[in-house]
Amino acid sequence: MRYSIPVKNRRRVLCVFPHYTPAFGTFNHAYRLMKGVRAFMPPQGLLLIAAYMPQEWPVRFIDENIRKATAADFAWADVVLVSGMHVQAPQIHNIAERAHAAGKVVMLGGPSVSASPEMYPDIDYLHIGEMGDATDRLIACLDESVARPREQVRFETKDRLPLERFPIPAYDLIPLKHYLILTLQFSSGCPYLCEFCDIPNLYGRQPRLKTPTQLTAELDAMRKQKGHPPVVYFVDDNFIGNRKATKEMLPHLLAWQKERGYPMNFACEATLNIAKQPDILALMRDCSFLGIFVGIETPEADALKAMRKSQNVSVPMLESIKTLNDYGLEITSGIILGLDTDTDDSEARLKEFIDVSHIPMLTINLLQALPKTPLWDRLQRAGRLVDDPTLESNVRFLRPYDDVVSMWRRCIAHANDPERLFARFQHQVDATYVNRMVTPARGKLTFSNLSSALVLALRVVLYIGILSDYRRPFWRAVRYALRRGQIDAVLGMAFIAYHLIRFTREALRGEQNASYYSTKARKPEPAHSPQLTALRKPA
Ligand code: B12
Ligand code: SF4
Repeated sequence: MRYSIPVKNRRRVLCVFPHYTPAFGTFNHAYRLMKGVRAFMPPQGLLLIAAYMPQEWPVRFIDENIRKATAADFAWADVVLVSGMHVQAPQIHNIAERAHAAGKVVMLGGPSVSASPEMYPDIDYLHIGEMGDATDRLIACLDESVARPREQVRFETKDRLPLERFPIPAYDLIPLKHYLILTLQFSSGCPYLCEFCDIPNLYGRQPRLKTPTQLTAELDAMRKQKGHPPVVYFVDDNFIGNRKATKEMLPHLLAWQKERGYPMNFACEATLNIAKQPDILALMRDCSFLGIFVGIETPEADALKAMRKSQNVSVPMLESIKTLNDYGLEITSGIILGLDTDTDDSEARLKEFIDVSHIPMLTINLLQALPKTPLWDRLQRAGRLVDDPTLESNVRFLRPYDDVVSMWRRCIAHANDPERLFARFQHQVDATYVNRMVTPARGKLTFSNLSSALVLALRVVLYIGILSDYRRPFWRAVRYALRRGQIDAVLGMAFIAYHLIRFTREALRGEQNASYYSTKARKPEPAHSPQLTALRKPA
């Protein structure tokens, strides 16, 4: 479906998605292990906007994670559309600069500008909020003129387009084979009000939904492209934002999988209280969901209450983790350090939690206050927001800044120490992987999947099994997994570990950011504590 209101003029639309800043969660180091992979996930938001452009308007889509937009691309365009998160702000400004140098008008939408329009004085048109009346006005305005306006113009969505009227994102405009995983959106919004999170403000508290038919049509659209990855990530902030709807949707997904011989595996993000939904978990297992990102944030119950995330403590945490593992779901956990509730014991508690939960991958970040959050308002009132680009966070922590950053370093070093990391993966073999559905091979037996797996296996053996300094714990975990027939798991753990270990070593050398929400420029720092040296060797 394309936008149906008639337009008078023909406009050439260039969509440019900015490069990601490397982070624990972008897996950028591990791309070299995969055949043809150059980027993490297709950007849903801008792909939707591309699909929403009038039928008569040619659209070119460039994800700068795959290739840079060239002078010829900008010369071709009448208008340049950009999207992105706060962490991508420098790249957004850079795209605007190149477009302006080519004399083209620039429009920016997406989560960053929607929360902080004041960050973008250099952009001609700002689109604030989700797709809706503002998008229609933007199109009408472009139809009138593609000259740069004298002053910045802002369009703000008041009426959101219902998700069931969303077009199929323009997957046909991007080479899906270059992505690690595919993306799919079922819902938008989250009913909770965690203090640090801007989702309720940006996307609303009442989750809005697509129909199951839309989802399966999108999956079919992605499957049309040869060489697409066989994994799909639900980008919903909370997969169980509306539990009833999720429960009703999953049987459709299951029917789709069955009809096609299970061509896909799935992953999603959800609140930990999904552990209280055995019906949903059983359906997820049947549909072949393998992974789930959970914002655990901290193992400390008082801290969770203080950040208004009590939903994480409604069932004892370790019990919930075990329940998810019992359904074959490997957990990835977000963790925040630098909370007001942190004490001298927090570091030890977190390390203990990492060890006993056996969660292999944790994205451990420093607290950063995002605009449009209750946290931002509280810290602003208390005069605790800092705007110092040399710091890792915009929060004035209650504990000394250096202590907090050192704690972060010690925690990531602990979590991603190769011995511990592979031991946790090894634990997952019996705790999680053996509990997964054994799906028929038919749907995934494609030349592309087989050759990708072969290339990955060869490169894993070379880069990790032979060349790395952590090959011992690696082979130990591999032998264990293979004895239980978990070949896929071996490749998965190798892939993740390769990125985590390399990224951690960079971070400990001071080359990476501790919050990933901020846009602090990185430069190596010489000061290291001696106990971290072991992790700082290049892979
Ligand atoms: C999937 C996801 C990721 C993925 C990939 C993102 C991608 N390919 O786009 C990965 C894992 C890489 C990721 C990483 C991070 N993410 Co993220 N991510 C998401 C998530 C869950 C879904 C994104 C999505 O597809 N949404 C669905 C689409 C349809 O929504 P949308 O992009 O907003 O688009 C709509 C409108 O904004 C608008 N629109 C969008 N673009 C444009 C452009 C134009 C021209 C127009 C007119 C309109 C328009 O139209 C769309 C339809 O309504 C969002 C949460 C969310 N609800 O969006 C967080 C979110 C975007 N991520 C966030 C953050 C903070 C991060 C990290 C910094 C986390 C971390 N600590 O490491 C990292 C940074 C990555 C990096 N280093 O660069 C924040 C961003 C905050 C902000 N306001 O900028 C969000 C909002 C979640 C949150 N509150 O914590 N993320
Ligand atoms: S549950 Fe997740 S998405 Fe919802 S408000 Fe809390 S942190 Fe944000």
